[in-house]
Amino acid sequence: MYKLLSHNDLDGVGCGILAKLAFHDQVKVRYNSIASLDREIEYFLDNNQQDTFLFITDLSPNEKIEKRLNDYYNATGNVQLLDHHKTAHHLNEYEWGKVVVEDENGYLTSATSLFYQYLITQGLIEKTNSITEFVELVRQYDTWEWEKNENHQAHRLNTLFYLVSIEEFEEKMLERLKSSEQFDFDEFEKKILNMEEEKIKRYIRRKKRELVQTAMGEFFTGVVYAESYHSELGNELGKENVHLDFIAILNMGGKKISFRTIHDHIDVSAIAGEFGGGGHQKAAGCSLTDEAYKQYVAQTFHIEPIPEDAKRNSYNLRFSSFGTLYKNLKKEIFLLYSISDFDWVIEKNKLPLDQNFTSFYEAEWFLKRNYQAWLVKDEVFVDYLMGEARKIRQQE
Ligand SMILES: [Mn+2]
Repeated sequence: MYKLLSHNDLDGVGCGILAKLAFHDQVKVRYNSIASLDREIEYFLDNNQQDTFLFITDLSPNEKIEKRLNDYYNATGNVQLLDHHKTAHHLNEYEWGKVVVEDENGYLTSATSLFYQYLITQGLIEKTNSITEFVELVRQYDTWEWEKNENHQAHRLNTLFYLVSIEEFEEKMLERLKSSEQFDFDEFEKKILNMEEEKIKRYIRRKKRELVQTAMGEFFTGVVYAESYHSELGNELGKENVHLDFIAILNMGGKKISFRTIHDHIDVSAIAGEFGGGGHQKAAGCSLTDEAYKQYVAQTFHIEPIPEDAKRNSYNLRFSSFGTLYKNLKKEIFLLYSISDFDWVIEKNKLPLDQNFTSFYEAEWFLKRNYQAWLVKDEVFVDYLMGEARKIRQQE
């Protein structure tokens, strides 16, 4: 017999689907949240007959359980853990642990792609086109590579995963992977996926207006409350606010925080680690501990959301030769303009700041981090320029 304990997200369930394709009714699969894994492993170790082979995928245990698993492995040889989370790297010390973040060809891995590779190497599964395609979609979604590759099929697979129950998803995929040459969605799925995608867009648009900005130690972060679509939301908010180091998404009901960054120089798994969580460099999470609550909820609750940059302007544009006008909640106004290509200046309430900047983006980044200013609409910009023109005429 086999037992698989895996994560309850698309990548984790991808492993469950592979296990069922390989072992049929000889495997029992259980999907877990990060928080419930240790309990499940303990239950397994306390109750099984030692002849069951245990797989753990896409998740990793705490130190105490790690020791118990090692004892079980020494007694039976029946454990294999496969993970791709950076924070689990130390488990490679064990014969039963295999944690790989990037494969030998430089591609980011997912638990599903690692497990597929494992099953093929062990001769436990037959490689087919449709399974290979499915595994690649899961990998691209989980590593966010789909976005760079514009592989919307991968994103849609995850959207479908959250539209139906895990059992239904498993059943649909198993049937499809056993019977089809190629992996695709059926007509009905395509229709509901279109509707769902519209709904996600509207949700994200609303959440953009709720984002608050704050300094956390050396970092500038955006804080937002949301129960769903964390990956899409973190990515969109990050791209719209490149001056923020990372986005913290609070799920109050679930008492959890997700951290997302679009920047290569930030490691959010380390930030989640401060509160006992973990994950990847660009996507991580932790429980909402008392300390996390203090920092992310209590200290940010009074902060007003920053209005979004005006999007439909014809005059107040970035790099405009008249300058670009910004405003903040304290009603301070900022004009950003250049003296030469490599010399950019910010005027605050018509007085230049001491700092000079070598590019537009450097100046805007400084302005948005330190003054929480947003790009104003054309009307405000035109009023401002008219005021300036009037002043000049009065002086003449
Ligand atoms: Mn994963």
